[in-house]
Amino acid sequence: MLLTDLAYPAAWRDEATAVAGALKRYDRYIVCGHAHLDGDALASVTAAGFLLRALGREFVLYSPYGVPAYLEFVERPASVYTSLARLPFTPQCVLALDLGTPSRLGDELGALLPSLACVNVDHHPGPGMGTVANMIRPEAAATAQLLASVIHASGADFTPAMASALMTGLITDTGGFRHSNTGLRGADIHAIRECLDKTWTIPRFRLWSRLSAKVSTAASGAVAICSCTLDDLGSTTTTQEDCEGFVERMLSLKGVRIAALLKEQDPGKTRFSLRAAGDSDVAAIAAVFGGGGHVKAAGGTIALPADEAENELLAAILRTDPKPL
Ligand SMILES: [Mn+2]
Repeated sequence: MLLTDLAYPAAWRDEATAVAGALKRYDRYIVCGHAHLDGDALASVTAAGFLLRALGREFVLYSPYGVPAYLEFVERPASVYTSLARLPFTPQCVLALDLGTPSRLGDELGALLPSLACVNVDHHPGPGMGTVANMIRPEAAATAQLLASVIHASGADFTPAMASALMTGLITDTGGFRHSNTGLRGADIHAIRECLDKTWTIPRFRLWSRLSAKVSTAASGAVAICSCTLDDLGSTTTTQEDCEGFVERMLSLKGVRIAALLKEQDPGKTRFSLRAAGDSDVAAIAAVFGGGGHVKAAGGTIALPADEAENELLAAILRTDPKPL
């Protein structure tokens, strides 16, 4: 897909126009993605901020956990608030991007949401939670792609800063365009790839080495599973951010249909990420533990130490009867 000018599906036009209209209707916005920002969520929040600024609106960018270090390079129109305690204004409307359920907003904004108008743009399947406008398009590769159509529909100039942010979202949500060919006017693809790829540290290498040695397989090689414990991080002086991408690496193993990476948060709480190849559906597995996501990429939390959580998760995966590719 080529994203230039108006080259987006005609079916999106009415919704993109409605969203653009809603962004002119209020004066003060909170712009947010899902609580733990990924490349697409940050890209969408960033581009939306640039758009609101172009439209002369006041806004804050909000994320309770801030911007992950590996995404720091993305140029932003304003700093990101990690708390709503001291906003510079009384907000009127939430612009919720790359998420479709209030539970993914985090507690603080989740509590505030019912008192505010909401505009929702997302590519996860679901009914949408916008009260003023919804643009929910699961066929989009990334929410960033939907934001591009909103910017066009608004009539605002499509600036290089917007284009670079949106391109970052497209790259991260498409696994570096392994699934589609995409271009976006004004974005420096080479510079963005350098920022995303040329980031390895020796501690991160050591962690991946350690995790690689711990990967085990099940179901005749159809399942790969691994736990990253607090000790793994401590021994290599790394953080959970250094695990980013490891579960995709596990999925690149020959024959593997489902890859699972568990990340111990504290001794009684373990987060997990699932990736699927072929026709496997990991959203259904995540749902067993109250998690969610896409058919091919999902996650959640299990209130157990890593080793016990791994057993529970593996049992749930094996119940889906995966066969090697
Ligand atoms: Mn996304």
